[in-house]
Amino acid sequence: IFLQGAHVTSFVPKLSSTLKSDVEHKPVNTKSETYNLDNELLWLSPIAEFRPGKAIRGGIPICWPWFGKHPKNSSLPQHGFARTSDFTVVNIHQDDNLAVHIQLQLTNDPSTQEVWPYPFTLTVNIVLAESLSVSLHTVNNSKKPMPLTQAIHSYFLLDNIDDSKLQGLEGCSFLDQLSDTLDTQMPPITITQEIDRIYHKQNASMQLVTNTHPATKNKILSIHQTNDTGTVVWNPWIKKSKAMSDFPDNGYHTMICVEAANAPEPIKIEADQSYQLNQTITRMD
Ligand code: TA6
Repeated sequence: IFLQGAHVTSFVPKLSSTLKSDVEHKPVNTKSETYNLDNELLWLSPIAEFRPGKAIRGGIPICWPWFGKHPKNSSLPQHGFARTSDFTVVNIHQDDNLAVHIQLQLTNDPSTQEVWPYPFTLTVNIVLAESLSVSLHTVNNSKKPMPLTQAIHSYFLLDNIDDSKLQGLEGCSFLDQLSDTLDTQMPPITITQEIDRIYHKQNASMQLVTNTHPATKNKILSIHQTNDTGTVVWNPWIKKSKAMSDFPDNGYHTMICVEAANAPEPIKIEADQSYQLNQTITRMD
């Protein structure tokens, strides 16, 4: 689990070792190689850059307090500042059921006030048990309503994009961000080209099925969201994969982003009120 900018590096290797102890990790570090770890559920670019100010390509980036371009100033970083900020680790513990709980927090400072004039507390709660749950809890500590767009920008690892489909959004209208047009999803989503859509669904429940060949065992992920007003589905496909320096040229083959979002329309958090966006991932096979 790589959460953008969170000071949990000391913890992640421990968690990773727990997660990966039964999986041989094949190191890859060139733009052309791919990797496929059967027990991994999240995709992380083998050439992701881990440096201040750079969003990590993969895992679960936190897009907050705006999704996409800043509503008033497009020169500001895409997807807000949370994913490149240093969070404070408020609490890490394992409960009696061996579930791991991680609580990370970000509060306003002079740099955020410049681009986001609202005193706030953003708490990211992660629970790792039979499922992986991630929630973004925003408290508006200002005396005025806060317009917020956000996303839990999860990158999922696929055996092969050609043998994968996302079920649960059939019949849903969506905004195609590539053409800025509205359309409606009919069959389950399969990916044969670049896709960048925001589906208009609240409390979406989906199944990400990979390896749909009858001959081989399917990997099935349940993705359940609450307080979402949109689900973003993104795959950069060939041209965009090549255009990103931190993304393998053939990376599109083994990843898809399915994001719990409040976008493109902002939600409004009243003064001194809070809002929580949630995504839970469960392996079903
Ligand atoms: O996931 C949807 C999206 O907004 C795409 O348009 C694409 O830009 C993606 O996020 C990744 O954005 P990033 O700023 O991380 O390169």
